[in-house]
Amino acid sequence: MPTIRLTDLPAWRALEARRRTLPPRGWLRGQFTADPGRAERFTAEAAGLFFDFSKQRIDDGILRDLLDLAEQVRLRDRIEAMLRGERINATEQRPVLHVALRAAKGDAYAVDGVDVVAEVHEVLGRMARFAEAIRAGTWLGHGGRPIRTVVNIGIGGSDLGPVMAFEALRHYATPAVGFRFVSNVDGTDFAEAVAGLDPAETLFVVSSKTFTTQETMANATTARDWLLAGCGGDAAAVARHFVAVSTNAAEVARFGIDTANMFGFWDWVGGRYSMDSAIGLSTMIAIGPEHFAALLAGFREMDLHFRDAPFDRNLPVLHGLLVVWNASICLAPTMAVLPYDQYLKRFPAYLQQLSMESNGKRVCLDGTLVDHPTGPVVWGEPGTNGQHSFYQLIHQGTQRIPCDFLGAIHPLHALGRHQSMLLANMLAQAEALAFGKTAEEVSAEGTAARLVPHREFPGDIPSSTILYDRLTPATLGALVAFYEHSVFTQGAVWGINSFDQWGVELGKVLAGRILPELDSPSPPALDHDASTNALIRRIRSARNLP
Ligand code: G6Q
Repeated sequence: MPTIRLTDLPAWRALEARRRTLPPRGWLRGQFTADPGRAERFTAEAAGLFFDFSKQRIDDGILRDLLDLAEQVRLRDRIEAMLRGERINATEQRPVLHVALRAAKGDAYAVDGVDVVAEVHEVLGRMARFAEAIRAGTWLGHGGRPIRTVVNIGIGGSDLGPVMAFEALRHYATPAVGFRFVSNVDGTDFAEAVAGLDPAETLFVVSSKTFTTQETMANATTARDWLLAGCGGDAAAVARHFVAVSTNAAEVARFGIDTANMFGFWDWVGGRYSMDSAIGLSTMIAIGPEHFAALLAGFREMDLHFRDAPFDRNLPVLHGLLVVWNASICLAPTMAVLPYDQYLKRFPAYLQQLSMESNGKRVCLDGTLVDHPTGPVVWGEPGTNGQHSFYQLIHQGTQRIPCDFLGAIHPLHALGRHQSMLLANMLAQAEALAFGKTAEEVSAEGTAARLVPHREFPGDIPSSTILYDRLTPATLGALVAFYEHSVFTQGAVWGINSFDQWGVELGKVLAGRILPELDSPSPPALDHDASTNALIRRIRSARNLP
């Protein structure tokens, strides 16, 4: 039986018809005037997050069609398949069970009949003992001194999560230990990260699921050389200054790290879904096991909400459906994530990977090409800074850019009126985007006629506002799980595999061919395109190579 195309589903067709009837201007103003209950009705709350989506370009009919769409693509079945540990990552034949990383003891998640929750808690226990030893200064370096700086070496999913979490939760971090992160193969990254550090007091956490990633292995090798140079060349120092986080014990041992100092995870954890696995070791050392447990509890609370809440009150489902509406039906190619919380400054970069690596796909699960846009470009910076730079384009440019505003009601640093000023800006931006300013309003302010078009704001730019009480480890866990499950919802609607990343794999092999061509002492036989050949020759010649 031929598969029914998403674009042929009744709900999809209904949504397209509704989009065609939306006027280009003034619609949200009209909706808010005609429907006083809208602001209350288009909200939902769970796990400490209050989600206001009333400024999205939707009405009851559009929302009903979006919820029908979720039914028609059998979203509930997809969620249950994931939670049952089915191999829903079909192209890699893997289960997708990051929810098990935050399961409570006694929760039931299994892969091939093996209780993975017990394994998760065993690793968490080892991480906690290790983290406490570093924090308490009882884990000693080779020269007998405590560790004062932890350097995480990893890239992609093995870096963006740890960096984001450290920045987000640095308010809770121990001052006894410093944290640095190395990801790029550009030697500058390593050189700057270790600048001023004493090898005798430095611990490297080599974080790599595969332990074969070129950049990470290059940085880890350079780190080992740097350590040994600083410790009189005694190879025994590696055991006190290197630990590994990986699924690949054989490669960890081959690198020279004792597997007793390895913290494992599993192939059912995707890199971009791994910040709450052992990949979070640096996070746990920074904030301590108790705060890490609170982070996991926040994740779990959102997981249970996603699993149990009806779709019309389910935050990740609603958010995911709105992304589908904006990206695929209203054809908005990008979306901005704008945290009004300086501690979340790396959150947009984290979400960029989570979303774009997951849903940057053009092929359906059945191998056919999609016939609608899928994952939007995700980008953003913290407010209020962004207001003084790129918001101009959101307000008055030619593209409609849906925005997520994120903000804490209470600050972690209560300084004068700063928090009120911050929140006032956030609310004012969302208001201005939604309602704009008409030519009549601009004229009524006495603006010269020739300036009116320049000072008019079209409005009808959709946004959601996500409010939370204050940024705690639990809030962060809930926020990340909220976006993880939104991304899942989007992928389920689009019928794509959100859990593979062949585009990333391509990058991992391509450079391998050119590397020796750049360095070989004799002229290489180049058979790339003419441009690549010429660039390689130019670099070689500038390096005085034949
Ligand atoms: C994430 C991706 C990718 C991955 C990195 C690092 O989902 O697969 O970003 O995390 O390429 O891979 P390793 O952890 O194997 O070094």
